[in-house]
Amino acid sequence: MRWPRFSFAVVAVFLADTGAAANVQVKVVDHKGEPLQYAVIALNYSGASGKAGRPDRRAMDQIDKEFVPHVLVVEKGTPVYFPNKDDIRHHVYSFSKPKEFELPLYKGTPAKPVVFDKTGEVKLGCNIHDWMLGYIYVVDTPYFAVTDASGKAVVANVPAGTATVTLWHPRMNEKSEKTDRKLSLTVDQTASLNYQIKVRKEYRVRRAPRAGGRKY
Ligand SMILES: [Cu+2]
Repeated sequence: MRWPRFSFAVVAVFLADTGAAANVQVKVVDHKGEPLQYAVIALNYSGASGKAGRPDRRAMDQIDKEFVPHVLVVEKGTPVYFPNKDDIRHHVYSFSKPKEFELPLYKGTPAKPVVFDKTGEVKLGCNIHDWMLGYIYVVDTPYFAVTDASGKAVVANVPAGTATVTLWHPRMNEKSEKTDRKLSLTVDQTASLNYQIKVRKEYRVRRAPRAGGRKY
């Protein structure tokens, strides 16, 4: 693994030399003021500075008959593997426009990754387990983060300059919410953004309750 280490060192030196990194911290709440987990914040820069090279491969696991993580953000062009860590078979699919695909009944990890080459929301399901629900959100920038249970996220080490900040959440209505913001970042600045958005109630197929298990 000599080569990846070397390229990481080059990036670190570059940032230290220019001091150009800024940070953006966000807090996202719903219409009742409750913290919203799984909101995706992305910074889009015009020009080449906002594009990474070839994105690394990523994984959307299936663990205990759930997609893990619930929301995975990837840069356009990212190959995503779907490792099944359960001892039963899953049948993963999506009918979403940015990527329609199907991984027929399998155990282990299908050899070929799925490449997500269009931006937008890809909703995942499993033919066998109706309650399984996950999302892959495809962005055209390397600068993004997902909010945690406290509704907070930090996009760290972003370039100074003007960025368009976009927000997405699996349960928001993208047509009625106007969340895009322009943000001018100076060197070493930490900007704070607060959002309050309306979200739909979560609709999920109920999972059969298990003794001592999580309830759905
Ligand atoms: Cu399944």
